[in-house]
Amino acid sequence: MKIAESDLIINPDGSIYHLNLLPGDIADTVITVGDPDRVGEVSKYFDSIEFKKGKREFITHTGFVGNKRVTVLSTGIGTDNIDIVFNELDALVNIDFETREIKEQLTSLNIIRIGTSGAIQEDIPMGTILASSYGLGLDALMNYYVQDLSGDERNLLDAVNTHFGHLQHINPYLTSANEYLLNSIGKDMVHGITVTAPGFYAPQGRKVRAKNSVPDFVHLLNSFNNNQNRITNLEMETAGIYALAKVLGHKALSVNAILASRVKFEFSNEPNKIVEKAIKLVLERI
Ligand code: R1P
Repeated sequence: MKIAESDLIINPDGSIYHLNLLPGDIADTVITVGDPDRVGEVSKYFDSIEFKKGKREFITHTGFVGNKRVTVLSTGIGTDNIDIVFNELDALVNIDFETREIKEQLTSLNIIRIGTSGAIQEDIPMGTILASSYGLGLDALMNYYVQDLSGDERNLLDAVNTHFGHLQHINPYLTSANEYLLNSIGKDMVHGITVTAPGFYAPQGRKVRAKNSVPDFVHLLNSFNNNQNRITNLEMETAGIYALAKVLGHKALSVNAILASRVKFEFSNEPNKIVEKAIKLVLERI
């Protein structure tokens, strides 16, 4: 089936609409970061850089770590951007841009997020590098895609909905990490459920000047516990990454540099060092 020109927009030079990349530009291992400035912080450890491209907040460097070809790409903030990045990454490997048909042989990418995040458990200090065992999305992205849940995911999501009580109308969605990546790249890291919020302030329980509609939001989240599965941290992309990766047949892991303790009301005075620690750990293990 031919995909319409309005549904998958290809630029005159043959590149995909937002990412500005050609098929062949991306490696099978893709590191995503939120901050465009973090792309260079990752690629400075590459043994060689093949090219640098970019458009809007989507900056891409592809190069080699030893013999392994690796792409690092910035997504900007939020799951609305994840929708763009994941559909376009998938199109670059799984759609023939000449015929606009889905390829017969599909490629499964390994996608690793290196992002920043705030912890919501007392025993997870700033400086921790945390691998998300699940992404729990409180944003609306997955209202628009069909997602098949495993038995484990269904049971955990049911437990979350029971815990959320009257807030069930948020319609949370939940997806597990790729098990292989969690046990290889994420080995020895703290594991936990990462909540992906549709904003930074009230949607993550922060109180500044506007009145929050959900009192004690952080407590609602950190008091959840189902068979040792607890919610450990808050950020803005992981759940979308996990859900869309699974829907499209890719493998994903989210690695979080914990810069803040939301329960101790602290923010690190050396955030760059913590992010650097996460970058080095991931690059050693990919
Ligand atoms: C908010 O400040 C941003 O930081 C976190 C959140 O997920 C959100 O994107 O991650 P990054 O540092 O990877 O952008």
